[in-house]
Amino acid sequence: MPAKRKTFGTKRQEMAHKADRLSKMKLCHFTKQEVERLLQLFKEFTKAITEEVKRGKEGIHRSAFRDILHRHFDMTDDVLMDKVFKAFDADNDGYISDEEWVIGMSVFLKGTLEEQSRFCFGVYALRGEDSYIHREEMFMLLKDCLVQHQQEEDAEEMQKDLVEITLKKLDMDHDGRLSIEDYHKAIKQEVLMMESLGPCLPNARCRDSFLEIIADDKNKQKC
Ligand SMILES: [Ca+2]
Ligand SMILES: [Ca+2]
Repeated sequence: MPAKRKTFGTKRQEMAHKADRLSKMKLCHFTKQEVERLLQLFKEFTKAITEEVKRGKEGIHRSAFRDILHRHFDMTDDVLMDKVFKAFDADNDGYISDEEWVIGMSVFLKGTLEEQSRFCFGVYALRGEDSYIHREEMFMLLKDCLVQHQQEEDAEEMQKDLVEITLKKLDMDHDGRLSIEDYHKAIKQEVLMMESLGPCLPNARCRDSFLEIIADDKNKQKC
């Protein structure tokens, strides 16, 4: 079937061109081969969404992305996973496009300290009405971090204490709220504070095994 083979060949070429273009973007820390593998995965994750594709809305929707985070990155908190989804969905259209997928994964898996702290701050600040994270928002973010089987009164006191301790460590200009500048400064001093408001980056084990999936040699084997 030469016609079919030609279409397949053209699609491979298009993917290779796209991978080449994306791998040269400033925020992209992947090789061209790694981007190609990410684009292949993107195709696998989105192939079931035929209706959206017809409407020109090809992308990974919220629940499919939750499955990916759950399966590959051991994430279980729905609220946090939705926030990570929104951080990937840069144009806020409800779908993660192939470009958003590659750039998001680049920051998520291989980002510099500054890129990852910007990403985490973005995840935490998403519900905020301004560009600050206030005490009340911190309280909500930290609520689920504490063990749930405490007496309710004790738990609330502990949450309040935890907010004050965390705020003290992060609020570098002492104005009682967190700005992105506070956050960057605090992370530079103590990198362990990066995910102090909830886990939103992959742990080392999940990161390494996902990088293994998209590694160049695996790609060659598959071809
Ligand atoms: Ca999008
Ligand atoms: Ca501040």
